[in-house]
Amino acid sequence: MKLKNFINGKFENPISNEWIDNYNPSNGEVYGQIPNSSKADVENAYQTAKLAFPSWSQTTFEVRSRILIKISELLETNLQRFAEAESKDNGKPISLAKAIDIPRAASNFRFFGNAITQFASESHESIGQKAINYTLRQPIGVVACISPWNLPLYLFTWKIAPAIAAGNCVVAKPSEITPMTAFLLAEILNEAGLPKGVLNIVHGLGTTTGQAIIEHPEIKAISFTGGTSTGEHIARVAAPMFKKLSLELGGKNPNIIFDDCDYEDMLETTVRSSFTNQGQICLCGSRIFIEDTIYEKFKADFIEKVKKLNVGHPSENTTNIGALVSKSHLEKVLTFIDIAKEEGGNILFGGKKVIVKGFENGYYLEPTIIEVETDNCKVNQEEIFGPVVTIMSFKTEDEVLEMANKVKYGLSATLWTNDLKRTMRLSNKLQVGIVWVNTWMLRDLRTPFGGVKASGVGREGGFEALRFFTEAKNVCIKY
Ligand code: TXE
Repeated sequence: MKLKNFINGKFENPISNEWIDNYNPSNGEVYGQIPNSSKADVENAYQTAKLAFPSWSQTTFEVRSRILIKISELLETNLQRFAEAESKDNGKPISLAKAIDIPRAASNFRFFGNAITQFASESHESIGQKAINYTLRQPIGVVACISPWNLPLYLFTWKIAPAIAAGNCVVAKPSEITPMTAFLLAEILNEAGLPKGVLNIVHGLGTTTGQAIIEHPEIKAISFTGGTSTGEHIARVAAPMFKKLSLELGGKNPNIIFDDCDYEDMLETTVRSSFTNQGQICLCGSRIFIEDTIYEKFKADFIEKVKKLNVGHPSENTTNIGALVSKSHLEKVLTFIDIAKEEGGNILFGGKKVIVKGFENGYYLEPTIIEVETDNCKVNQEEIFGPVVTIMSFKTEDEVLEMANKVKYGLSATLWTNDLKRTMRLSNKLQVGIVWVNTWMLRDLRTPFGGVKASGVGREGGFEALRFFTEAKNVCIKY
């Protein structure tokens, strides 16, 4: 199947007529092709977005809201089809795509469809100066949304929904590794009545298509989720043009477990926070620190639970862990397991490829637990982004806090404890954008989402996203 770009409400072949193979990670076979879009395709997308902007930015928020909610409903109606497509393209279990990815994509549109009706700006009365200041929150114009492969439609729509809700027109690029659901979304946009040109979807490689988008002098804002080195590159390209940037990058998140926690709840959630989506979530708790008093018990129980996870074909309902997203990603993760061995890490479980019967060329890997003696090793410092966690024990709160903060990343942290004062102390001091206490990945779309340090700049979610996708203008009236 040949996917097409979606420009000005129509499906278009790339001008160059060049194509890129799209792989099914569950069997390693090519099952489709996507446009290898060039600068000229991006320019077309930009021009139609620019044409659509004057009208879209003047559309009432009721109309915008209604269209976004309609898109959400159509995604829900097509849940099965989208979940199958996501699972095939990404390798994730279909059960996960059905329970999380697609419902969340629908929620993104519904949430921002509602949020825009409540979005307000401030006014400041300058008493004594006989003046009133008010703030206009105006859409920026044409903006870019660039998303990764791990949660394809979920993250693509997380950017697009607030961008268009706020009145912008968009040039969007999904990951070339998982383009399918973005392509399917385009059909829904027309059915929901989104005017032509408001959202344009261009497929292609990061280094060419993506590069053309970020270099475009008239695209004034970029919302990007992906690897930290790509984020750094985008920041360099965008800086001289003074573009607005929101960068959601990698993570190496601590999962800190104290002996006073609710043990069973912690154990079950820790299995999820380690291996959901094959560990390919920037929020996964890939560094597990356990208080020494329960370390041996945790180690035994954790291994026991992880042993029961089923690695298998994504379409099987019994599968807990599907295929990794690509051959090169599988190889990267395997290299980290070799590094762990060289560094003296103790592979407590997993570490090897899995051959799934009938799908021998798929990219399957065992869930892997590595015991490390020091937090200073590479596997404990660098983002692996696969089903691989490290575990080590700690003695004191100060010691674990220091280790938790001693990485270049700062996205999220999970704390397991029933001690309120300790919760408050650590939540204040952890250098991250999100702290979960006695839970993991509990999301409320109103909350600010993003990281510090090498995990990015800016916040998305709730009104933060609407603020990002608007420019604040102060108007001062003297009376
Ligand atoms: O991400 P990239 P990749 C991490 C993870 C992973 C690594 C690399 O560690 O192993 O990043 O993954 C587009 N101009 N995360 O290579 O390259 C690209 O086409 C404009 C963490 O897939 O950052 C895709 O659409 N765009 C992460 C998007 O950027 C460019 C999720 C992300 O791709 C571009 C994914 C360029 N020059 C990977 N180069 C998370 N934090 O959630 C690439 N792109």
